[in-house]
Amino acid sequence: MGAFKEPHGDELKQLYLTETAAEQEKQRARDYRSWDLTARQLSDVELILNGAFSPLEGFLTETEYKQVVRDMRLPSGVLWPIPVTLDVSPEFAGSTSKDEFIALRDPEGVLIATMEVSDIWEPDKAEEASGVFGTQDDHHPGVHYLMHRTGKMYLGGKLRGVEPPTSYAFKLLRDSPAELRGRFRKLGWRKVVAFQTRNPMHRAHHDMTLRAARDTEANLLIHPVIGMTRPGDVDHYTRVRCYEHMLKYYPEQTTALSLLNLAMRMAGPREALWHAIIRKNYGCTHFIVGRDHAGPGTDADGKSYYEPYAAQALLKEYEGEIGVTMVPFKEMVYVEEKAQFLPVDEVEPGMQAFKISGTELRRRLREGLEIPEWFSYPEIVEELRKSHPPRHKQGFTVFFTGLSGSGKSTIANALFAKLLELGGRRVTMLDGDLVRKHLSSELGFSREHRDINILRIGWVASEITRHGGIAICAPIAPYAATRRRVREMVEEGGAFIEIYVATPIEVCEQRDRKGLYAKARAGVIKEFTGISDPYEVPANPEMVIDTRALTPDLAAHRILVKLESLGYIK
Ligand code: PPS
Repeated sequence: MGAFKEPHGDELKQLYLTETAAEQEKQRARDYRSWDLTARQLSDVELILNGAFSPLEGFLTETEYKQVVRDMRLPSGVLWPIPVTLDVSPEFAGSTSKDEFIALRDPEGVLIATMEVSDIWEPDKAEEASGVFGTQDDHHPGVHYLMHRTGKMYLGGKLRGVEPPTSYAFKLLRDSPAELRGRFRKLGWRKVVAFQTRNPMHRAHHDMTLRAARDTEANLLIHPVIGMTRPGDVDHYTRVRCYEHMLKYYPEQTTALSLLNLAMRMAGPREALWHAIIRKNYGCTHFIVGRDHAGPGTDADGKSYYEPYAAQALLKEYEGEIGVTMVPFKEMVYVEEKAQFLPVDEVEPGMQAFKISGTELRRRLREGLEIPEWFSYPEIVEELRKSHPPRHKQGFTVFFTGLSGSGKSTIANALFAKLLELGGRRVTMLDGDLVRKHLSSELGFSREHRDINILRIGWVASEITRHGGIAICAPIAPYAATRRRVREMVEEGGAFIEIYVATPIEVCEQRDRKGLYAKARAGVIKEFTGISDPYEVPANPEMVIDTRALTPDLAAHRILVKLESLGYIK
């Protein structure tokens, strides 16, 4: 085993220009067209520029991409299992030409790098999904991202680094491969075993990583991912505070913590291989692979996308070639009789083994239930409790949808008053008319304008929800796809309860409290929902209310009961 491992492809790329060259590049870039990097692209650019993705020198070209998707190799023959591509809109691609330089900027407009565009192509996303993820199932978060969030066109080309992406938090814990290699050299760490994680660490992880270090006689690098992970994961700020607590439980001078701004793809086996290659670039010699490494959970039928040890099998096949030794682990469970953790296959028959899954832990946090001493350390549990208050202290959004005059606003107002009567919570009302007055006064009723209006409501509601408040929304929101986007935004920070106020059009028209239906029939108001514009009935709302059978007061009461039964109010 070499003292300091050579990087993947033999040369550690460092693509930042020198200060003077960067200044000149900045001047030139004023005339370049700019592409604003998405969060994922920003992570990718950072890791290309600092050499974590060595031997890549930019975003993959079309030939490289095809070979990576098909054979996990670059044309040079070097193993590379995950496509790292710059996806853009057809408009941007259409106005870009080959050999042109473009400016890659962060969301604030800061120039991070320039790229010499060598390839522009439309990828076959279905083929990419099958090759990389082994499935085209839309439920898979990586496939979903590829199909719905990734631009239609890809650009390939080499990068020149102008300025590292800015980061404000945990600066001292972020290292480039060169910095980490330097640290290992200084400390005389010749063998380093890396532990990759996107979750908080508990006693089982502590035990496993200690065993790994002991068995390989190596030092330990805790190397958590702080870029995009699976939607719903614990936010990285909370996690890093947990890792810092965890560090105190390792023998002194044996273990280091460093953060990796990697955007995960959740590609299971292929991703495990990629993780090992990246760690090699950071100077690690060994890499821990546990159960279902980088797996995205289960599909709609509750079936795992990858065999639990498929990642270990793939890494076993290639560890010789990449020169990183895998340290495989079976799932660790707690054996009470022995008061210790054991790999599940070492538990003797008749002994009782305990474990708490991530989902179960979240449930216990949500419901304020006990988390046993054997499972975690007190500081870590406390940290998690702070960021996961029980359900009745979490924010949520009640989103009414239905035709004009269906009774949405009246029920929403009744619910608003009842929640305030209960007290103890902050409630914001985002009624359709109110929003159109204060937030969307310039908008009309075309599909485009209605979408902008609803997404504005969704954004405000998601912020309120994220900060623990209650948002009540009552727009018409006629389009299912837009409602789904609002749901996704809100659910990042709390619950979304969709209530379809199912008053039939005839009843709304008969009531015609604002006289709008008459005007719509007369053609005075155009694009009127239900008359001359569509309304897509919600397929799976949390509740349906028929105002012919219920008074607004009773309807609001029923919603309150529902919220209580779900645990959102006490
Ligand atoms: S949307 O589609 O969700 O953006 O609509 P919303 O913001 O809820 O606004 C609906 C209110 O605007 C009045 N109004 C119309 N509604 C539907 N179609 C057309 N063309 C239209 N023009 C004006 C109407 O009063 C709606 O209020 P509610 O409270 O729903 O009756």
